[in-house]
Formats: sequence, structure tokens, C-alpha cells
Amino acid sequence: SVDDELKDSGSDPSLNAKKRLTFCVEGNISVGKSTFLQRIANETIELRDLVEIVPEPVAKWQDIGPDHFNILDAFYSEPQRYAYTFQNYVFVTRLMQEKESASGVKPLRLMERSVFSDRMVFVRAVHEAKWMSEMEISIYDSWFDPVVSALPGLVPDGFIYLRASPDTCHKRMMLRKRAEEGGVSLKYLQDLHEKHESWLLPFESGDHGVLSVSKPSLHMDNTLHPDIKDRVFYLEGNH
Ligand code: TTP
Repeated sequence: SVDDELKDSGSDPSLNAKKRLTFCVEGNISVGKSTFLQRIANETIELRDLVEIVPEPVAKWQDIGPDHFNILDAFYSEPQRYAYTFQNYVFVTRLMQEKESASGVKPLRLMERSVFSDRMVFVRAVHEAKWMSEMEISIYDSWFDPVVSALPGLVPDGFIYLRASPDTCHKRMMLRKRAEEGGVSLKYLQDLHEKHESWLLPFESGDHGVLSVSKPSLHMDNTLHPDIKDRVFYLEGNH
């Protein structure tokens, strides 16, 4: 009945969440997502009051429990053993991060990455590399959609794609020297780049302007959420 519908919509947290916008910043390893977010956070007092920044929980992956386990390091050292465990933990920490920032009052929330890049870029990559077995990816998929559907806060209003060549990302990665990433190859960054491209810009090819806004549709395989189709914005810096 109409009454029931009203009641339902009243209890739908996604409707309340619509009061403010959430965008997720995506892009290859080392492209500059954190720098981009920090710049926005520090740019002007006006922006600081408007935008809540939610950085990626990398530190949580590097220091777990009283024994200070580092799952990021374990993953890169033994990818076949730890890819599933790591991706599972990445998801859980994102969920915690989302919950922590859910009650914020600033009208715009910018988050570093999302559960969608986890699935569309990294899980794909580790599965293709045979670091995640058929059984493990089936397990991941069996909970991914139901859990995301139950938690509308994980579904952003749009994505901001920071786009640079794999070469540029590789140079930046070498410069920053994050200890765990010593063995990450240019080839791996090229794979991740292709996966970002086919996910976020499936119909695009060739060169783009310095700052472009486009609306390609989101290619998500069987992953749901038609409501975030057509909401990809991409920024290109120096290649
Ligand atoms: P990124 O999420 O790409 O973060 P970054 O610090 O490289 O971003 P930027 O320099 O643009 O600010 O990756 C962090 C590390 O975690 C990187 O080594 C890749 C790894 N990773 C995975 O292996 N699987 C995942 O699902 C995610 C999200 C990251």
C-alpha cells in the first residue's frame, strides 16, 4: 500500500544519505589519490567546511592486532596464499571506514577508492594472475552483492577517476618507496590500468583533454547498482 511504501522509504537509509553526496576517487596505484584528497582538504577554509575526506585504510592493512601483522606485506610476499584473505580484509576495513564517516554533516564526502574498485580492478587482477582460486572468487562473489546491497552507504553517487599512464604511476611508485611495493612490476600496473579503463571508461579511446567530464556507463558485469551508472568523472594530469 502507499502507507507501507511511505513507511519503507522513511526507513531507507539511502534516502537519508542522499542529503549529502559521496564521490569515490579512483585510479591506479600511486596515481596521486591521497595527494589529490589532501590538497582538497587543505585548499581553503571554505572547502574544509564542505568536504569530508575519507582516506583509504592502508595503515589498517599494515598493522593488525597486538602482534602488528602486515597483510599488505604478506599479500605481496605470498600473493597466492594471501590474495583472498587480503581482499576480504580490505572490504571489511572499507566497511568500518564508511561507518565511521557515515554520521558526518558536511555536504560532500570524498572517499579514496571503493568496494567497486576492489572487485572490478584488484580481485579481477589477482584472479587472472591465479593468485585467487576459482573457489575463492566464488566465495568472494557469493557475499559481495548481498553485503553491498544491505549497506547502501557503500554505493557512491559517483566516481572521480584520476588517470595517468602506467609508466607515470610506476615512476611515482618508485619515488615514494612504500616498503611492501618493492616487487610491484610495471606489467602489474599495466594490468591494473587496463582494468580501471574497461571498468570506468568502457567506451572511450584515444586522448582526452586535461580536465574532462564524461558520462560513460559503468560496466559492472553482474554487479548491481544501476543507480550509479553514468556518473563517472575523470581527471587527467600530466601523463
Ligand atoms: P592504492 O589503493 O592504489 O593506494 P595508493 O596509496 O597507491 O594511492 P595513491 O598513491 O594514488 O594515493 O593501493 C594501495 C596498495 O594496496 C597498493 O599496493 C595496491 C594494494 N591494493 C590491493 O592489492 N588490493 C586492493 O583491493 C586495494 C584497494 C589495494
